[in-house]
Amino acid sequence: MATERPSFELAKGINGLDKIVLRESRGRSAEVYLYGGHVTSWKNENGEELLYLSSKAIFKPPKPIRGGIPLCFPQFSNLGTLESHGFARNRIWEVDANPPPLPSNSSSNGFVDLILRPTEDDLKTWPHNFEFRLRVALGSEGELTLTSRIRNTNSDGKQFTFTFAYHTYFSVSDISEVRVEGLETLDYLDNLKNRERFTEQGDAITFESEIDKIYLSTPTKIAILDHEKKRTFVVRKDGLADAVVWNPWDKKSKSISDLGDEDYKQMLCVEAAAIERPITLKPGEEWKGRLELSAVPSSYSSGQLDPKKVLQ
Ligand code: TA6
Repeated sequence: MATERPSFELAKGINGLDKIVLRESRGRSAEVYLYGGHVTSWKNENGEELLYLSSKAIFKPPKPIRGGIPLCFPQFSNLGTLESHGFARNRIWEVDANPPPLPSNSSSNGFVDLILRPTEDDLKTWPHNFEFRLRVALGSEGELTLTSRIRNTNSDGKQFTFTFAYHTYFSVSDISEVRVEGLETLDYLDNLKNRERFTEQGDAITFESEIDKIYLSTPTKIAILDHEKKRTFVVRKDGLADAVVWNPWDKKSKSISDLGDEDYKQMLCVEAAAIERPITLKPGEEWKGRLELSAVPSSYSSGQLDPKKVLQ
């Protein structure tokens, strides 16, 4: 395997926070803040933003950035004793100058490796040493790939357990014109009903009210079809069995201070995640979870991503 060299620019972002910019010759780009290891932008060759980022996002620690791709680790939501969605999304990450090699199956135009290790304070609330390596890559077809490698570096022989999500906020033209394929007929836990378990109906998912569901044992491929934009986002994932679908709708939006009241119409979270079966690592063990996002002209017809027809 040829040695890959990272190619990125280091720049100053909002409030002077450091950010990494990945660019390719046809104008596609991506941006990652070291604050949170947080992807805040992914643009296509026409310079169109593909991720939703709130105009009210507060780029100031410790408030996580609203929009883009927050990383939920080591805890999803309130499923544990830590702050909601864990602490990785509001820590300052570093560029990892010397990451272990990562085999890639697509040629990338630019990529960067980041690393997060626990602070002394983190060890007080979550007493585990870890190395969380994140590679963000912009592929030759404009696809955005995030690969997380989390290693248990405890020297006391203790294993640890975590839940995880790439809490991706997609930019959509109008939520009522969007449908999601690949999750129909699956079981889900409904966060709006004390995480009770239900089974999804057979049609593609459409949106007309608040939704907050954790779909279980999902296929490796999910499609988000934006009828108005004639654009389909394809989410491919590895090592991440679950998929969360979230839209706060009008009432909940008003209670979220860093989200515009009407912004729920232009966003949809579809989050590749490991929640139902938390990941346990013994010292020296490493887990890998990969997310690949692409945006293609809509050509999927309904049912093409029926989970029964998609290879796991
Ligand atoms: O992933 C869905 C969810 O857990 C919702 O329950 C929701 O409130 C949301 O994430 C946003 O969480 P945050 O902590 O970023 O406000």
